[in-house]
Amino acid sequence: MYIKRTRGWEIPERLATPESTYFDRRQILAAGGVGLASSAFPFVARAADTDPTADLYPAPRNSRYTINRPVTPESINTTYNNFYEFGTQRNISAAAEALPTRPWEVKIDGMVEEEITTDIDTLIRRMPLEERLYRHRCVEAWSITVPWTGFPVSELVKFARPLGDAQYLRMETFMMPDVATGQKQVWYPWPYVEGVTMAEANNELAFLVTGAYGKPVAKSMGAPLRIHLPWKYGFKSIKSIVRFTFTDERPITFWEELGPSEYGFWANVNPDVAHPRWSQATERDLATNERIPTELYNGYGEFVADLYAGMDDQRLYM
Ligand SMILES: Nc1nc2c(c(=O)[nH]1)N[C@H]1C(S)=C(S)[C@@H](COP(=O)(O)O)O[C@H]1N2
Ligand SMILES: [Mo]
Repeated sequence: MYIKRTRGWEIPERLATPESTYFDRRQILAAGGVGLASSAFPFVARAADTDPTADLYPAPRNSRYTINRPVTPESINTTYNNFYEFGTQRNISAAAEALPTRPWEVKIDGMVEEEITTDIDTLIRRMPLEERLYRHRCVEAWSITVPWTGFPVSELVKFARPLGDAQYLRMETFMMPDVATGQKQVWYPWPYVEGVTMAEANNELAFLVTGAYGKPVAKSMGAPLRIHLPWKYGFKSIKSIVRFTFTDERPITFWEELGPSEYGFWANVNPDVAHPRWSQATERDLATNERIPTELYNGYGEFVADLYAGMDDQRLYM
């Protein structure tokens, strides 16, 4: 008997929002996509098709990483976002469309054998893309589940050839205040900066994201390159990265600089350590709208707990 197998994250048609993922004809013309195929089928051409790496998707699924809850519908994950460059509310997806993600250069510097500047498409094509289902827990106590595509951070580290004394990987988001008007708010310490230790960067879970839902990642979710560290609060997972710096100094991160008593460097998920203003014991799953218990390291302890052995003097959970 023939059985149509759907991928785990494929969602019922009624949950999809074509409006948000389809180009209108005018945009196709503006993008120069006036070939035979696009003019014959103007209303089925998707934004992702204009991405120079679109042919790499979907990438093979790595089934080592499983989830214990439903995948969040794409329409939710592309429209409910934290991306302060475009506004402080979670409705920035339309504003984020203004971000020009090509051409896009990525710089690798600091304690490396040689500085590298590469265009994003060359970088993506060098890397072994795979799909992983990951849970994501925001410090604001909501959570999502995403079918990411990307490559292990350890592959970027290999490519970068850091010197032996590098201890941290610092990451930086673009700076374009004319496009991302949130960056005109001078009381924020732009650009957005994040960082991990070299051991964290080389942990198998640390993932550089180039895609989601089987195509290039949406601008609202951090195109063309963001990180995902599923055992940490979401603010560690920096979006739209333009620079990686290897350093022996612990970076001061965006949220740490803004509110060091509320947001720290480590930010590992822990239901038993409350945020100063709210409990972290439970979270709202955006896929089901249900409140569910939060797990230590967001459920990824078997992969990451060893990283923090003997470090109890550090504020590991905020
Ligand atoms: N550059 C940048 N990266 C960022 C943020 C941001 O405001 N700017 N917000 C963070 C927070 S708080 C969360 S929860 C996640 C949200 O990712 P998502 O919109 O893909 O769900 O992105 C993180 N990365
Ligand atoms: Mo967050």
